[in-house]
Amino acid sequence: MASQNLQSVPAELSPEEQERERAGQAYFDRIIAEDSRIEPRDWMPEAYRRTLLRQVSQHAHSEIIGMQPEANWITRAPSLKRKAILMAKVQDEAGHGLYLYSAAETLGQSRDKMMQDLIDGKARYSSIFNYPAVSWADMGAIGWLVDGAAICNQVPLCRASYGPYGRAMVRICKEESFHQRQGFEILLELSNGTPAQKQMAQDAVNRWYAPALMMFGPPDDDSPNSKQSMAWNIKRFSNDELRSRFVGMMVEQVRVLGLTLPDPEIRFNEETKKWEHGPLDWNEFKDVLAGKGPCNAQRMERRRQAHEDGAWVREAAAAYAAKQAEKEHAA
Ligand code: FAQ
Repeated sequence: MASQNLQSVPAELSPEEQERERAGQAYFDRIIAEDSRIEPRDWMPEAYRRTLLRQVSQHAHSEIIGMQPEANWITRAPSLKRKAILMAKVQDEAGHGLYLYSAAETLGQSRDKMMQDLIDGKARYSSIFNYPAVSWADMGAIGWLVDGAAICNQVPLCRASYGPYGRAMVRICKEESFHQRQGFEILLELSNGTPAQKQMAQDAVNRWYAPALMMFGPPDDDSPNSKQSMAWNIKRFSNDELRSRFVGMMVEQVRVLGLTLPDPEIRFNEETKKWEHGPLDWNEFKDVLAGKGPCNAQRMERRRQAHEDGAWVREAAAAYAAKQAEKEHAA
């Protein structure tokens, strides 16, 4: 494994610097081989730092953009209790974004720059948040399927080799479990309601099933980052492996809901001992990533507007911090 991490030491460095690079690489290789943790001040290969920054900042952006489809339903939730629960969930997503931006900042990039990259359309966020939430039942399907997929993908990330990311994921996963339960419960109640309510729940599951499966990323053969990320103990399982595990989880749970998954080709392969699903429309996935999904423009427009609307808060916080620093300096 260590040999995959080797980088050549740049010749333009002084002999002392070259020595430091070699020692840093040897330390990094040992930590990875021991399945231990890299911390912010440790030496790390530039490509490892960039890969993490990409994944963690994308993850943070997903949490922030991911607030939108559900926030849109807070005022329309069917009872005070449902409003309170949904509001708490959306606030949790904001918190996840903040832990993740903090973890990404330890890799040497400011939160302002990350946010600017998102606003300028230079950074990605999860494909799933470019789909519309058209009925109350979609709150159930998002909680059950989207948070369910997020948990399946993120529990292994609690063991990611980069300390700040892994530690952030522990708390995030605990909160995601609550989110999934609340989604499941919304669907269960609708499924046990009138025939029209049950149909609403089924329609929502039909809408969110395939996009949720695509959250795990492209098929392994088409996933340029997986191999190296797995060699570095960032990702622990491939995209297809996690997708298959997720299908297996959902097959069990959908029975309890009294609903069905819109995929007649789901089966357990006795030979490989893996769950298999029907074909997914990867052209649709590529379109969504290229900004051509049903809600990409709307999501970005809202984020830009929220950023502009929040300018006075950032200015006030900066002015307050400057005043405090001045006071401390004077004391
Ligand atoms: N959407 O080589 P791979 C949540 C990109 S949080 C958009 O396989 P990698 C909680 C990928 O970036 C959901 N882009 O890449 C919640 C790469 O492009 P790049 C977010 C995607 O990184 C619930 C290219 O395709 N979760 O739901 C997607 O090894 C409810 C090639 O792909 C995370 O971010 C996609 N689905 O694997 C919040 C988890 N998939 O960057 C609110 C952490 C792939 O080279 C409400 N991230 N791409 O230009 C990961 O586990 C990984 O980054 C993957 C992608 C698995 C997403």
